[in-house]
Amino acid sequence: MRKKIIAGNWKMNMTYEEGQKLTSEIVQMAKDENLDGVTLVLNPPFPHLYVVKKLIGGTSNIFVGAQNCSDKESGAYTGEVSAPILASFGVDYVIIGHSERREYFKESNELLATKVKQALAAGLTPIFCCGESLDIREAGTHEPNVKYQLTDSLFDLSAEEISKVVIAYEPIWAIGTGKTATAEQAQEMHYALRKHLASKYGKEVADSISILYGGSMKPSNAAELLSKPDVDGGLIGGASLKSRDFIDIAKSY
Ligand code: 3PY
Repeated sequence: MRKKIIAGNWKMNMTYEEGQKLTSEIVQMAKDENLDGVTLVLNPPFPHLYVVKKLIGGTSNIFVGAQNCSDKESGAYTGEVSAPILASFGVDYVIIGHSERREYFKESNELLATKVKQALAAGLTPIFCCGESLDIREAGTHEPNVKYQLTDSLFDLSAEEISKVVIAYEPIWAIGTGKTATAEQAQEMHYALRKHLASKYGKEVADSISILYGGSMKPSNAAELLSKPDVDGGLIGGASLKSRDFIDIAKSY
């Protein structure tokens, strides 16, 4: 059975008070509304991590994740945050290779491969993002393009290591645009990625890896996307900033 994961990517939003309020509401709603079968991950900006972790307390199905980590383990890298530092603060997950980081911070597949290794070595679960631009989608080369992102950043991992990675397929044309991939488009890509993983690591390993969909997932489209056999959850942008919406997405399973 693959883990069902609904992860909220807060991006660069939420002040201290707003973050506390949002987290407390999510924790309360998750308790009251019986979300036991779903793993929730809150990915706030760095300064929130420790407090969010404290607010989650012992709630067994809610975890905290960062939005990025350094490719270095430690040292003189001003402004960077390493995977071991995150782990020491009780962080569980880390998003790696979000398209905004690939685009605005020029993060390459090679760099992301190193970040994934750093995360795994520190005991964090990487949520590795992949996805194609609109040009690539329109040219019809989206499948080989996204498979290549996996090959280039993940296929040096052992079977044991890749089994600990969560993958998030986020078509770039559906991020922050209000456009969503149809459930069929999402399923088609998730199926292709799972087959690609199986070609390298075998079916058993591929079948154990959760592949999330990201890109304008919201309460109105979540149920259809999440009903697809290879869609194991969502990485949620804007809708993760509203407790009601975030929980409603998780309840769409
Ligand atoms: C979005 O849905 O906009 C995202 O980028 C989620 O990571």
